[in-house]
Amino acid sequence: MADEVLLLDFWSSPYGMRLRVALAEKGIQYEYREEDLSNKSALLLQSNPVHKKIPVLIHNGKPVSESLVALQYIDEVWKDKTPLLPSDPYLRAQARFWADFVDKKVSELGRVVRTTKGEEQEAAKKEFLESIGLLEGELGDKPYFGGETLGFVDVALIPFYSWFYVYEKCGNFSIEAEQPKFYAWAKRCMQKESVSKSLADQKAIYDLHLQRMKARG
Ligand code: GSH
Repeated sequence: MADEVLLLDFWSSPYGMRLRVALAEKGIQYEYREEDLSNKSALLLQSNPVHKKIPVLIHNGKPVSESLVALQYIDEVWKDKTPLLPSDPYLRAQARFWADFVDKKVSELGRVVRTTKGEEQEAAKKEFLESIGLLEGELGDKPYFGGETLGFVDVALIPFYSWFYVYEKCGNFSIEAEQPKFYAWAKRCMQKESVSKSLADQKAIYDLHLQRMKARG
């Protein structure tokens, strides 16, 4: 039986982009279904009853929620094609550590940079750049976090590139000027079709951000 793969997603979601990149890297055919997050579908509510969030990957009728969990699921199910996690258990643990760091630091601090002002924003900006610095240290001289090929941490992190412009405009700083090596890594990832075709346009995300901030008042 052919696999039925459905992705419940929303175009600007960095979490959804992770799954889009992974599915593209592995060459998996799937149906993409855009959710209206202000009027969530019955399928989304039923598939992710705990968090009620996208993305949800539905594989042969079985839902998998939380992007990092779904990313590992994709890697395990389609393990013969372009593995994302290394085979060594210690290196796997390290990759999971840094992917978790992306959620706890890059994603969270990016949110604070784009939604606050003044001292709170300055502190978040400083910590955001420090976190990027730590990631640069982990990258070292490798082309990708996965080594010579895109790996788990690359896929977990690169979607935030779509949000860089928002962070930079809101925080009035340049990630490229502050962290050129990290920026070069992002550009390298963007040269891959699996990434460039899966990521949302930076300016479109900035427009969405402005609309959301306006709606908030
Ligand atoms: N930790 C979750 C993951 O990694 O999948 C985060 C998912 C998430 O925050 N999704 C947002 C969402 O569905 C869109 S980017 N928001 C709708 C809501 O909170 O009602």
